Amino acid sequence: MERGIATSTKPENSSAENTENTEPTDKTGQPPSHFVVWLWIQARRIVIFVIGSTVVLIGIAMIVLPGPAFIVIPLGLAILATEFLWAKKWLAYAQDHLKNLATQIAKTSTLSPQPPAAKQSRRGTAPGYPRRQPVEEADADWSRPLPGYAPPEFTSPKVFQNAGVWADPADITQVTRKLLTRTPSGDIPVSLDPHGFPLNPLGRTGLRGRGLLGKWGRNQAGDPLVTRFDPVTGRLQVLVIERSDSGRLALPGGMVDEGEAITTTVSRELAEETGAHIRFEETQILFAGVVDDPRNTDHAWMETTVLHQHLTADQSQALALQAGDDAKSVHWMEINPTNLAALYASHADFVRLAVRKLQGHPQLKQTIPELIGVKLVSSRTERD
Ligand code: RP5
Repeated sequence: MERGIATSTKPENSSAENTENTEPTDKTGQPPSHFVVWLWIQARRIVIFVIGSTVVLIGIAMIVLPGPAFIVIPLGLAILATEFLWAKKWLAYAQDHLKNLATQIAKTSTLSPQPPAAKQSRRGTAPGYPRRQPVEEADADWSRPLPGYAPPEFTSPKVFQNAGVWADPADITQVTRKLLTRTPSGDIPVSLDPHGFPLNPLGRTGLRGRGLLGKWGRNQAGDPLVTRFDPVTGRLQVLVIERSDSGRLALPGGMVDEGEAITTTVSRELAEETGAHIRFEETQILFAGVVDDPRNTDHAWMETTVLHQHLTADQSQALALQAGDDAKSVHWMEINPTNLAALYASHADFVRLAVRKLQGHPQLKQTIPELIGVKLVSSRTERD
């Protein structure tokens, strides 16, 4: 009989699955009146609703603020699901989708491994390059029709002369390899235009042809990113060269030779351009993908793999720095926003990734804002 009373007092709309076993009793052990049971159930529902919704709201805030949104939101929904059927459905949905959402947000953060913009690809120039057709950022996406788009074509005579050496044949139909681009989830085929030319993943550049780049599609480079704390000031520095083509400061990287392992390219380029000998076999990849290089065109672009090593004071002082190859000079450049802004191509993005990796290093005395505001202090080794 008591069970019958309790069951009959359950509100019609309640979806609770466990309220039947949690009915209250009064001090004498007798079941309470219908009204008390009803009141108790309602109070419980209100408390669960308030706690669960608060946790969900905190989780939603964590989508943009630091925090594990994909754990906290389901936790809030799980609390709500103890009392509400609709929350159970949302919990199932959230478990499927929130992890993907968190991954997407991580990919588009300011320190994303993908360069955020293609300023140098659309505005940059290099020896022999004609003026690019101006392209607004909003018009860069290939999927957006741009009826007036008829950019000039330029391929350096050097590229034609080296067809079959380090350059592709002029005729794209003779290129038999797969035209790929690197993304955080691996190499994927690039889109082709109606004539079979690969389309730059960074979008329109205002220039057709290959410019100074030998390959149709991606031109693969490797970059050593070497950091240290200045032995005198303790400030964080990165090893850079002054490029002989543009005079811009850059990481001492270069092109991957046919069949060469990336670790070999990175060691070799570092040695050729700076005189420093460092092995990278055990080094994790800091970045791999498209570079916003001023030589990029609609159909030929730079991609790189960046390997980062942080040296101790002794290791860095043992390096016999000597600029060579296409480096005019080699520098330990202090990392700060002014210096970063002057770096070639996407190299500032790569240095920011390295700084993030070094956060928490016991010798890192500077805060991130300090790394963004100090003037250049560099030791310099000129070539000849
Ligand atoms: C950049 O161009 C790469 O990040 C790499 O540093 C460099 C390779 O080109 P070269 O220095 O060989 O001209 O896009």
